[in-house]
Amino acid sequence: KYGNPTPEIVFDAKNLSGKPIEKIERKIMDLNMIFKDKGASETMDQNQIVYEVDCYFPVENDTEGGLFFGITRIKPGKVGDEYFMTKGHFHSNRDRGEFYWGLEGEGQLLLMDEKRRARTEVIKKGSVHYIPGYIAHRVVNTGDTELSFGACWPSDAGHDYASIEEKGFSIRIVQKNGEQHIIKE
Ligand code: PAN
Ligand code: ZN
Repeated sequence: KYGNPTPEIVFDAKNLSGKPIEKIERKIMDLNMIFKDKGASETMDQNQIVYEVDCYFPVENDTEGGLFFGITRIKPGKVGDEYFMTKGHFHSNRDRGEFYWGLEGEGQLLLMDEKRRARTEVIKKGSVHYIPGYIAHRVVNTGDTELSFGACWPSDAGHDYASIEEKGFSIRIVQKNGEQHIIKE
């Protein structure tokens, strides 16, 4: 009646640990399509890890009313002049929202609606970000240390990566003369 007890799962900026944790790794070879400078990404070590996600899925994928929990760690680095970042996605069920919160490091959360209007929020230790439904989201590590953040999203949100792979975001974050700049596509 009261569901299953939460197994012992603990998190910090470096880890999510406990028994039923799933780990996802994204390497340069998985992300060639998202960076602007294709020439630069092709010359890099294709096995280099860009980010890792540790996830806790207490219910089956697509369960209505359930929640998922994850910790994402993005390495510091760039492809050409563009900072390492997540693939980014809309939720397949467009109206599903999400929370992100910063744990360590510093970066930018890119938010874009279906009309491609985009804005950014600074993500850093202690910051809380409510991502409404219908908004694509991507995190960019603009610092020179690992950027770690937590996420909690509905188990029936789903991930639509294809829209972003095809059209990208309407803004990118690049480094020029040692400083971060937002460029419009
Ligand atoms: C997050 C993301 C995670 C990795 O848990 O899935 O940060 O980013 P990509 O999924 O864009 O590669 C989330 O937004 N879940 O919905
Ligand atoms: Zn999401």
